[in-house]
Amino acid sequence: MAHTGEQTIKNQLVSALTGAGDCYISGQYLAEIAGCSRTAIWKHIDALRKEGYEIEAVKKKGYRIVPRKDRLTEADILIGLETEFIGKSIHAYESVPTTQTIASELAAKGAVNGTIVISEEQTEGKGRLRRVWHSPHQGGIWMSLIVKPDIPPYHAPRLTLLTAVAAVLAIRETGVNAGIKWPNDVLVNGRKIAGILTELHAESDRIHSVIIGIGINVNQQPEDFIDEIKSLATSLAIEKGIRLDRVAFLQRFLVHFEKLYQQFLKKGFLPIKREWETYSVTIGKKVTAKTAQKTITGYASGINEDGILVVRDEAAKDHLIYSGDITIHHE
Ligand code: BT5
Repeated sequence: MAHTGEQTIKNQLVSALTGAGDCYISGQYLAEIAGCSRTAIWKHIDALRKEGYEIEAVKKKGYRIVPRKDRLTEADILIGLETEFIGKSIHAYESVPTTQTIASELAAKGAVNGTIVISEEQTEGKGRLRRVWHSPHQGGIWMSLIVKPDIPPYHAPRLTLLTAVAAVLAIRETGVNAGIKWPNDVLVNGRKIAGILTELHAESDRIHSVIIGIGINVNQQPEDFIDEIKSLATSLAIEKGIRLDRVAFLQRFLVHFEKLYQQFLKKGFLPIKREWETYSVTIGKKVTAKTAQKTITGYASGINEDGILVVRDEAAKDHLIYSGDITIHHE
């Protein structure tokens, strides 16, 4: 474990180098920022290289950080990341059972608000209700985001809807027309491109942390999907016909998430709800909703201010669907 002072210098150096993008920064300037000698800077740079950062040193120019090719490493994600706190603390792995458990443990140990846990592969990726989330190597973004909002625990499901809006905005920026199926699916032409799993750690009236798990299919090809989900799933690469830069896409997602999250804390849920409704492929459709208690068929008339789906049956009676799965009828 690095000494705290060293950790601060490391963070200062990484943020100065990543902030400079393609430009070189002189050793003298870095020494001034970090408040140490140029020799000490050299040592710190060497330590950063050992951690996996690729840093060029050129005489008379200084240091420059080199982004690597479509790898979801801490350094790659930080370079050019335009957020204040979302994704600024990163735990990146090659392969883990599930990022959700690691994030829960980190949150319990006091991980900072906005910390992300990300892995190239998950061997036991989780969906809701003990379902499996297929998370093959290098194809997608499998990530858990730790947030610690000062809101009552029963408002936490709103964060699922907020995250779906952030995913849709990032996906639409790539030119792919994504929509949201209540509560947590992001679809393109009826096929699932992303899923969200929100887990809450709370006491009766206080949230410790919310672990938002998000899986986004980015570069998988049809043959990468197991038979079970072949006809149900899609990826950005399939929709666009080209591979995407996962790092750049992730950074845009994090920027959208942060903006929506800040808006949510300042202005409440209404603006998010409106945006969610704009992208919803559920509202106004005939649906069958299956919950643990009942199955209801009717018109999805909207979501209420808590993000709960309202389904109106044939007798014009409104049913609130708190959780469960819905099927959309295509007439
Ligand atoms: C979800 O569950 O959609 C939540 C998915 C959350 C995944 C993230 S990845 C990072 C973090 N770590 C984890 O372990 N999980 C989170 P649900 O609504 O229950 O949907 C699950 C269903 O989606 C499965 O039963 C399959 O039908 C389908 N599915 C599984 N993998 C998929 C994939 N890669 N793409 C599209 N559909 C998939």
